[in-house]
Amino acid sequence: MYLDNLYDSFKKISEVVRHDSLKYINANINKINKSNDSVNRIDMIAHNYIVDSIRDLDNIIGYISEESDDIIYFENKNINNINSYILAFDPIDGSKNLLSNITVGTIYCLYKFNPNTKSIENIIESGYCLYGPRTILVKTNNDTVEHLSLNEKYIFNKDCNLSFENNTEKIYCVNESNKFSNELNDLITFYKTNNYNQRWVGSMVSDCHQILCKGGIFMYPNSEKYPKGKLRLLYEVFPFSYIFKVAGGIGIDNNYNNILESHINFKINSNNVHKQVPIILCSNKEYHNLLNYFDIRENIFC
Ligand code: FDP
Repeated sequence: MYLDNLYDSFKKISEVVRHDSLKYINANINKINKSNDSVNRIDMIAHNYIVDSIRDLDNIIGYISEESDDIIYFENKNINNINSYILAFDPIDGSKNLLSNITVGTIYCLYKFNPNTKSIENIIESGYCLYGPRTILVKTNNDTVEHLSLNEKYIFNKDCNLSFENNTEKIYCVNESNKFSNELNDLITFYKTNNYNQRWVGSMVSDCHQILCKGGIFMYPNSEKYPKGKLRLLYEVFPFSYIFKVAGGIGIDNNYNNILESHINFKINSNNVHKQVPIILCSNKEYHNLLNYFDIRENIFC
């Protein structure tokens, strides 16, 4: 499936983020979305660009956006079980950072979808566009993760593939101002005492991009403030877990299990479109470090 129209919509969003008046794009439009965030004009501008870009793609029968209450189906589409897809996306991830001119991005995930059972059958492609010092598109392409940057001719030019193979930096990325369980506090102490460096931007796209480029571990676990986790399953957690998997890493849930294993046949309904879950994303090497750490911890406490 060609998503060139979608990538073109990222160019338009990048243009607006860079050049439109800050007052205009950051204006609150008196709307609260299903995640209880107030919606700014830029969120809706980005949402509309993306929806328009996929509307005419035959097999994409609908979409899920952070800014729509429910799954939306396009009218007049030929819905058949064999060839139906939906796109889930967060138009502007980390939008609270925009006022301070800190990098934000768009996250997307293309799902093979069964319209009869309303369930996800597979992930076809996922990626994100970063609107930072450069506009960067990172996307899966079968078994590679491609890193492209927008050049002066307004073309996404491929720079390299991203893989955890050579990424050795020890970074842990978590918002430590949240209150976690003792188990998680101990894990964070483990990173501190083993010379990991803490980095926290506060936009998932930027934080995860950093881990993909350098190595380490990203966590948004459940906490006192977010007992069920904060990040949204369908347009933040699954897409990043898929990107990490293709790059040689993993996304894990609360019980340290592979979170992608729950995506097959995940049934979408009005109550779980914006489901929030705890998530840890890291390289396979960091995952083994984490499991070793828990083995040792268990032996000490048993
Ligand atoms: P934001 O609230 O700015 O929309 O999508 C949610 C998200 O950003 C993520 O991008 C980011 O990782 C996280 O929330 C930041 O949460 P904190 O408020 O805990 O920093």
